[in-house]
This record gives sequence, structure tokens and C-alpha cells, in this order.
Amino acid sequence: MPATKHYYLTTPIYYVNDVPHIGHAYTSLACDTLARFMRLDGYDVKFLTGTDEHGQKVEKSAALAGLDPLAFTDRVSQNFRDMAKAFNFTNDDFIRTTEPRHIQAVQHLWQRLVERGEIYLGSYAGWYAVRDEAFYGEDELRDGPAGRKIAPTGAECEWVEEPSYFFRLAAWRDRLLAFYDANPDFILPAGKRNEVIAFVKTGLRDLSISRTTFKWGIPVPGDDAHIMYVWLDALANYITAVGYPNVAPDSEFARYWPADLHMVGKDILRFHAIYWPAFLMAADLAPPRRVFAHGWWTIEGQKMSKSLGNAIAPETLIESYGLDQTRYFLLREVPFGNDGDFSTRAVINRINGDLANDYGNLAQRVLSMIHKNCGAQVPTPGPFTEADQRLLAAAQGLLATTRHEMSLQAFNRALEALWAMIGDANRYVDEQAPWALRKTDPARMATVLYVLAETIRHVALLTQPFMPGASARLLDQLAVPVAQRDFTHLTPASALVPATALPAPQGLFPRHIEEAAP
Ligand code: ME8
Repeated sequence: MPATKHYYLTTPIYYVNDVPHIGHAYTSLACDTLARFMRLDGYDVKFLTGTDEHGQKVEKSAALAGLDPLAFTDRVSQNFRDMAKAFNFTNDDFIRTTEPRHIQAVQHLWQRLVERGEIYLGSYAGWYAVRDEAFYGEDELRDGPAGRKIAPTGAECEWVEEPSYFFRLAAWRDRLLAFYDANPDFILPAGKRNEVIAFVKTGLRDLSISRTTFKWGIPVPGDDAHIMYVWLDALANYITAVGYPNVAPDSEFARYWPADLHMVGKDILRFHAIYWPAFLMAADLAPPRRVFAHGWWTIEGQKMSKSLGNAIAPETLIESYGLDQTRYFLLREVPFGNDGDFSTRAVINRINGDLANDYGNLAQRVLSMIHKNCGAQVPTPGPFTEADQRLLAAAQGLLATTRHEMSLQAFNRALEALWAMIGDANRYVDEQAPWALRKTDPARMATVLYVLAETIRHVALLTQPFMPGASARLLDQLAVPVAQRDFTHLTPASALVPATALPAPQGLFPRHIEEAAP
């Protein structure tokens, strides 16, 4: 049966001025995990990522690399595709803003805004930070060394004076506030929502949306002297990828728009939560349903930066710790939405504690007892005790809990719920002591091991979005057919079938042995 529920989610499109680091991997990982969860939960998912290739920052980086911008973007965009591959991300599309489909879509959007009277020609005189690709008001800046002006983000600003097209953003203040009011979950987390609302309440200035002093951008239709402001260009990628300007009732746009979720870092929330819904409403298109602004990673207590040379390449993490381990750590360590610090110690603690001791050990001891004592077959249970029923009921309750947490992008809380279950199961093993029952009451031993195997089946199905590799191996060890791994099988009707042959158990998560300090 084809899925009728659609779910469209996006990562930011990353600037190609830099190589990918764990910050980029983090945002994409969160989206990948959610995309996998929603697919397993029966949705027709579209998961988009890509690269943001225009603008002054990219033009400058290309010049520094001695390449023309397109050759440069070809090269660096590939790094982001490689990152997606290394992490086993399941994006359905990878958009580049230099593609013809995008240029055509943005120019169409521009024309629509012109027709609706939302754009006018003026001239801009003010401060611009190339690093942020953002305009700043004098009142937002502080003085830096040698008379320089510094933006709140720390980026250096330069004075810009040029003819420019403007978007009538100021006129959207009240309609934006009404929109936030009517859609309380549009911006998450709530603290970030309050910041945006407070900022919009102070009033908005019309937004300069074209530049004339450099060339690397999409030409403004009908006025070749201007190229579009890179954020208007970039934000529109989300509609390009669903086929805009084709908005016919049977189009991809009609199926997926409005997007269910734009996942972004907190640094770019204003663009997504203020400019983007204003552009869309001004073009008479629906705003997205949610923008989630997650927190910022530092490395061993320090900001990641080129000058410190401390940015961690995502591939290094995978090589050092394994893919599933890296995926687990990033989503478990920090409440999603908060800032987090990456430290080697914290990763090793999670691997040896949560993965090896808790999850891995549960699976290992149950599966090896079954292998040795139940003829390498799913055991045949007898009547269930109250303790058995309690554990099974908790396992069956996991879908509702994790579904709720995932609907709020609370990845860490979904994992906490799964680990609470793992903890309960480990305690049940200790209490029931199946190894002792082997001699005294083998029938009861079989029941206990069955209850445990069935509990592990539930946990393994639900850890799939987070740790696809290890979860698949565990489900293989339980002989769960591949066709029975979506969430419709989290019911007693799909329970393990007694006497099914099981393969030899294998360890899931090796302990991480620390290398001796040099
Ligand atoms: O802003 N911690 O691209 P960008 C967590 N092209 N996340 C981090 C991070 C860190 N230390 N560093 C980066 C742009 N990120 C625009 C977006 S969208 C229409 C255009 C992640 O390459 C985080 O998601 O600077 C942040 O928002 C994004 O990378 C910025 O990527």
C-alpha cells in the first residue's frame, strides 16, 4: 500500500567555503535519524540536503584557492556528498544552488515578489559581514581593533554602499507575529522562539536583496547589473527541490510543501524564522511547519575554528569510534537544542557504558544463553508471570514514547526511553537468573529468555534510525525477516516465533580500549 502520509525535512545547505566538520555532520545526522524514523513509521519521506554555492564568501574562497568559482564549488560540494556517504545518510536529493533547476526557481520567485509589489529599487548604505553573509544595523555592532566594526557573531563588518533591490520586510512584522502566535510550534526550542519574537517585536527594516559589487550569484531578472542576495537564493532551495514553480495539484510541490521541518543551527535561525516565512507569505506560498534551531558544538571546551585548527573531520570520528557509535554519541550526549562539548572522554564513556555494558551486554548474554541452552532456536515460552507481562508491556509502550519524543526532535529523550527499557531488561535478567533456572526449571528458563528476546526485538527495531548497522545485525541474530522491521511490527502479532532457528550470536559493541597517553 503506498504511503499517504508525507514528511519533508531539510538540512541547511552548507557553504562550500569550507570542508565539512562535525557541526555539519550533526545537523545532517539529526535529519537522517528522523527521516529513517518516519519512514519506518509509515511516512513517505523526502529528506533534502545540499550546498549553498553563491555569494561573496564563496567567491573569495575560490579566489584564494586560485580557482574559478564553479570549479571550486564542484570540488568542495563533493566533500559534502562524501560526508553523507560516510555517515550512511539517506537523503533523497542533494541540491546545489548552481543547478539550472534552482536558478530558474529563484528567478520565478523573484518575479512573483515583484508582481506582488514586495520588491522595490533603492540604494543600500550600511554594514555587511561577509562571513555571515548578513546586513547589520549600526546599533548592533561593537568597536573592534583598528576602528573595525564587529557583528554580534564576532564577524568583521565592512561598509557597503550600492544600488540595491529591497524586500518590504518591515511591512511583515505584524503578520509574522500573528503567524508565530497561531503556530506555537513553528520555532523550537521554545527559548529560541521567544528570542525571535522579541527581535521581531522591536521592528524590522526592509531587507536589501541584491548586490552589484561582485558577480557570483543569480542574476536579477531584467536587471543584469544586480545579483540576488545569497540568502534569498539559498532559502529558496527548499522549494526548488520539490519542483517549484510547478505547484499543480499533482506536483511534487503539492505533495511535500509546506516542509514539515527545516533543521538548522542556532546561528541561522533568524534567516529561517523571519526572512523565509516572510518571503513565502509575500509570494502567497505557505510557510514551513517548523524550524528547529539546535545548539552549538565546541571541541574539548573550545570553539571550532580554522585558526585553532581544531575542527574535527567527521570521517576521523567514524574511523576512531565506528559509525554507529559516533551517531549514538552525537544524539545522546547533549539534550537536542542545547550546546554541547565534544570530548574524547565523553565518547569513550558512552561507548563503554551505554553501548558495550548496557545494550551490547544485554543482547550478548541473552542470545548466548539461548544459543547454548535452547538449541539455537527462539525458545518456546510457557505462561507469563506478572514480571514477564510488565516487561513486555513496557516494550510495547516504547513506540508511543519514542514517537512523541521524535515529533519534538527530542532525540536524546527518545534514546533515554530506550535505555530505560534496556536497564529494566538487564535488571530482569539479574532477578530471574535464567542461568540458575537451567537446572531447576528449564521451562521457566525458556519463558524468561523468550520474554527477553522479544523485548530486545522491540528495542532493536527502535534503535534502527539511530544505529542502522548494529540494529540490523542484532535483528539478524534474532532472525527477524527484513520485511518485518518497520514499526507496524512493534506488536505482539509480530512477536518472535518459537522454534525459529537463530544464527550464532556475535558481539555488537566492542569496548573502546583507550590508547596509552603519549
Ligand atoms: O549557514 N555546531 O551554511 P554553513 C553545530 N549556507 N552545528 C554546526 C556547527 C557547530 N559548531 N558549525 C556548523 C550556512 N554547524 C548557510 C545555510 S540554508 C538555506 C543556508 C551546522 O556552512 C549548523 O547546522 O555555515 C549551522 O546552522 C550550519 O552548519 C551552518 O552551515
